[in-house]
Amino acid sequence: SPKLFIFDLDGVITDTAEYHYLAWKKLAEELDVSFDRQFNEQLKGISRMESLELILAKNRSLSLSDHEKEKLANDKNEYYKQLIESINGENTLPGIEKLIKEIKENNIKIALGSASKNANMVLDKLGLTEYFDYIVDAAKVKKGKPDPETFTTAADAFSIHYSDCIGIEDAVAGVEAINKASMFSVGVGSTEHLAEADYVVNDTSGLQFEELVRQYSN
Ligand code: B16
Ligand code: MG
Repeated sequence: SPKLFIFDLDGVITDTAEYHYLAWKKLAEELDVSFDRQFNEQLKGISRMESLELILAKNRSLSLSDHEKEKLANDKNEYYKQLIESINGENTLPGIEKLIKEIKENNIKIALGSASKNANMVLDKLGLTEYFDYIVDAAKVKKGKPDPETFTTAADAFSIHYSDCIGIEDAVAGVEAINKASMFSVGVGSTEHLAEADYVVNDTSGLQFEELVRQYSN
């Protein structure tokens, strides 16, 4: 059976994806750059600065200094923090707390592998921090998703073999990162979108502990 579960945060544990979307949309409007949900899909799992670069690339006439980019990324983060101000345990996605408890009861370790620098704050607001044996510090990861570093960092913290890990992700870049780490990848979303995942569920309520272990063992 697996020795470590590594959870993505945004889109798996809670739907902060919506707040990231709204915060980027506000910034894009200020910059007069077109922005919609379809484009936003590309930003899932990607770091703040990389997301900004993708948005700025839509308007080639905008050439900004590093300092200006830092300011814009910071503005987006302030909008985001305002939006997540009032989240609480009710914002944990369906089935997640049950799954986490079952993993614990089976003495399997749990780590968080999020690209978000706000991850600690979000987990705290959801009341889930106590369940996590390790939280990857996004600020220390050199190569973000789709590079496997986020996931291998979590396994390395326990010296657990990558093949003994299950990673759960909602983003294409995240699934790619798990696969590159040679871990078992679970995708949350459409099979079409997450075709590369070893196992896909439509939404988080489909994440059943026994089934995940069975799929992993096959
Ligand atoms: P922050 P995840 C990712 O979280 C989000 O999916 C992505 O949209 C966001 O840009 C990234 O975190 C960085 O977040 O601006 O809070 O540092 O899906 O890896 O949990
Ligand atoms: Mg995600």
